[in-house]
Amino acid sequence: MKKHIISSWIFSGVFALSGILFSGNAIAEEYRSSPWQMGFQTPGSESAVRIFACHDLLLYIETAIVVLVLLLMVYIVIKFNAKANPVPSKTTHNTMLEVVWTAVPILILITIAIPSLKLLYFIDKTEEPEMTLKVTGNQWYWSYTYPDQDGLEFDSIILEEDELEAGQPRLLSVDNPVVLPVNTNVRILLVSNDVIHNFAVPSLGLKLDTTPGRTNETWTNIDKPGTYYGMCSELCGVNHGFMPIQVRAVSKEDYAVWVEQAKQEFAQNGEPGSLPASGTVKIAAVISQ
Ligand SMILES: [Cu+2]
Repeated sequence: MKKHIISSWIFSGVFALSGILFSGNAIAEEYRSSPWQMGFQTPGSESAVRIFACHDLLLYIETAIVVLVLLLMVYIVIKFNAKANPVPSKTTHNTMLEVVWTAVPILILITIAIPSLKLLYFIDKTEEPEMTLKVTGNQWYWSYTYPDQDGLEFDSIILEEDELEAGQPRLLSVDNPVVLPVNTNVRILLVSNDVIHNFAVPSLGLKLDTTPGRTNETWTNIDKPGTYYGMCSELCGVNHGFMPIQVRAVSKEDYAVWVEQAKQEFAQNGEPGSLPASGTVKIAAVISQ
């Protein structure tokens, strides 16, 4: 957000403006892509801020390399074509030049490698988790478990078009959003019940596979209350496009209240990991579409 490329500024500025002019109502607390958006989504966590900054750094470096190579080629085409330079030079070696064109790419790679590795280690895991969320990928919905809250567990299933309320985005809204507190280090454990899925929430900088037979770990710390949308990002079968992720981030106080309500609400789910009857019916309906 702080360090966007200039083209992103211009494009997102224009499209944000048109969005405000034409939509009429602000979607300040909704973190998802908007029509014709060119840049990234508004980052909602430190990880996302750093990932987007790394992207911007790489884009500057890539642009400089492309421009340099293009200018060199234009120079060669003009200066050394058969007409302008009828007697070609017989030079085959230039030690100084060879040292430079070996050393400069190495320096560029080091410049990229250092911040990249720092970023990789930063987003890998949190040293001080304050709570844990277990995410289970299923064909084709997500289950969320709160091991710190007596194993509170529920399924999160896409809302069909006739179930959407005003303002709820199509293909991104679910019946039970996963609720997380803001300004909290949340350790996220990812598992799968069947095939490989991918838990991806762009505005939080989250994108990690859920793999059968192993547990993947990542983490987040959400900056602001709001709704953060994502979707499964690994082709996982016929309804791969219909298992969105909806994260509702709330204050720590609201989270504590929600946990107590959720324990009551989802108590009738029965054995942990079992699918509630309503879920089975809904999935059958989605598949039959
Ligand atoms: Cu999936």
